[in-house]
Amino acid sequence: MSIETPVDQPESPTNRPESTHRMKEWFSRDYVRKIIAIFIVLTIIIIPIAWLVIHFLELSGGPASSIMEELETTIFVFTLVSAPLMAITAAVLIYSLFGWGSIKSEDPPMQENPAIRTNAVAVIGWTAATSLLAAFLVIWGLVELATITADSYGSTPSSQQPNATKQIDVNVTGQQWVWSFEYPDQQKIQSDVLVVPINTPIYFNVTSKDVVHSFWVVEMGVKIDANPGAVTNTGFTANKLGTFNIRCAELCGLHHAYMETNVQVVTQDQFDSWVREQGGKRTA
Ligand SMILES: [Cu+2]
Repeated sequence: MSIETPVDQPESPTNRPESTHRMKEWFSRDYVRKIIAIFIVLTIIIIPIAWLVIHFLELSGGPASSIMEELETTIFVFTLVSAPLMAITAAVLIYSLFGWGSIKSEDPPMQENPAIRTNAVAVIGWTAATSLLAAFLVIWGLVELATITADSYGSTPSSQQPNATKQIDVNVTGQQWVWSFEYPDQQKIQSDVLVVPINTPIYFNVTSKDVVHSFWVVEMGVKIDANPGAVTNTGFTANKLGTFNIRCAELCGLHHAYMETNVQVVTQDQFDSWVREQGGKRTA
């Protein structure tokens, strides 16, 4: 029996050629080569676009804490890993829409053999490649999760934090439709704007007076539910001076969209004078 499959005879278990030979023939087809070409071009295009959107345009305002830096890196890495899968799907779609449609001839459709859907080389290759990509994402995700949990001080109570002497506690209260902040160690001064010194761990005790809100400090990469009758904890260490956004991230009623305020990251001296102006004592 010849290894060549006759073109006018459908492939069957009795005339099926070698796996590698079928792969070779499959790759030699004109439409397969065109789809692979579109796939390569799309993959190359997606990478700079992802970089542009995530790191250059800084749609979320640009990171102001190590947590947000980690999150942006993770989004970028996940986009890179997903790019080939997205590109191959889009390449098949594009060729299906425009490639097949442009065939004007009266000829009958191309022969379907040699099929590769039952080809051991193709099936094992595809399964191994996607499993490796998925496994990489799981491992990366778990490592990042541990890192940002540590950077936001996890669920460890304020008093048991390793740097408990240096950190600043802030009690955060959400209510329809404002945020308010209380500094328990600075003579309980109150503010509707969050003011924090740079490079200092800030530890939040978050609660709500009415419905469920969500305390979201956008450029710090921190978001946690504010529940009535319970206290949730999170934190960050700001590494950039400036004014950043705080929003409510849980639909909480009519003015939910306007439930926002700012966090001002200042120097330690500016923070101390702000505390004095508010009637509190020095922190240092
Ligand atoms: Cu709210």
